[in-house]
Amino acid sequence: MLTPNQISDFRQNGFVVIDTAIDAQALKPLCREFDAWVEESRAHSFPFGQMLDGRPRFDLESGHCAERPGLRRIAAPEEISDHYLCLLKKGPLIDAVVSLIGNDVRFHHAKLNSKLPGAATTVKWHQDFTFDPHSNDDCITTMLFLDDVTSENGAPRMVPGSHIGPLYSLRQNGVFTGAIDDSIAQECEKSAEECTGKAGSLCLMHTRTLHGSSANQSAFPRTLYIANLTSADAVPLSTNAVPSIHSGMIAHGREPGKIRSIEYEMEMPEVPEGASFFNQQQANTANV
Ligand SMILES: O=C(O)CCC(=O)C(=O)O
Repeated sequence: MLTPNQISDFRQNGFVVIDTAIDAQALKPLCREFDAWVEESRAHSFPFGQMLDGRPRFDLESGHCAERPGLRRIAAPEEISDHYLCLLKKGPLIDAVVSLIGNDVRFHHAKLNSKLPGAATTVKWHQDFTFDPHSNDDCITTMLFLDDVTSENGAPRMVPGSHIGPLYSLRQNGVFTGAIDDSIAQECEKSAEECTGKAGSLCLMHTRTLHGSSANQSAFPRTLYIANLTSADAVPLSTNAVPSIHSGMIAHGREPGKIRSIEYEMEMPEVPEGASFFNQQQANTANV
């Protein structure tokens, strides 16, 4: 459970980092599993595996090769690993989300985002909510640090207070780019705060919070386990781009048997054709 100060930081800024939310012992099997997937990726030249909608589960950045793996995303790891599934059923991650949005919590999707040493992939400025709109915005992105996350290895950067601001378009000139307009991105750069921490730390982000991250410029990996959880009465309004056999599962509490809605307007998101939104972002704008 979060402390009153952590909850008030989250409400004010739209994010908070909880130091060592998970101890080294609990982290070990998660890291071991991830390392095995990196090893497996060495035998592949193109994104591989399959998620529920037939798109590749394992996303490789360009330049990936056996000698220097560029595995950058594993979609829905809970489908192929009980260790990751357990994180969604009980423990510190779920308890933290309950502290923020109440007892009844539903799982939407999860992924591992990796920046191996030398990885060039950046995450351009965006809000998760405009990828995954729901009937209300009690929606949390949890980011568990599998490695120490530093300024040098591509820590997530967030704009404090942006969760209570506008919802920005992810289109430029009518094309879905998965990133906000460059002029707004430049403003984000001025006020962004980095979310760094030791392995085992947990960053909790409101899904309306503007965020992005830079390339890994260090010799150390940066691996984030990212799970999106919502209030159980928030109904998803678009196609899940990281679908899972567990999507929609009640992670805590019970089925509320009702829909709660707030008023807002936004453009429809698009599911990427390739393995992940990195393809949408790279194909288009320059921001970050
Ligand atoms: O990997 C990161 O730095 C953040 C990832 C992110 O924002 C996302 O996958 O939506």
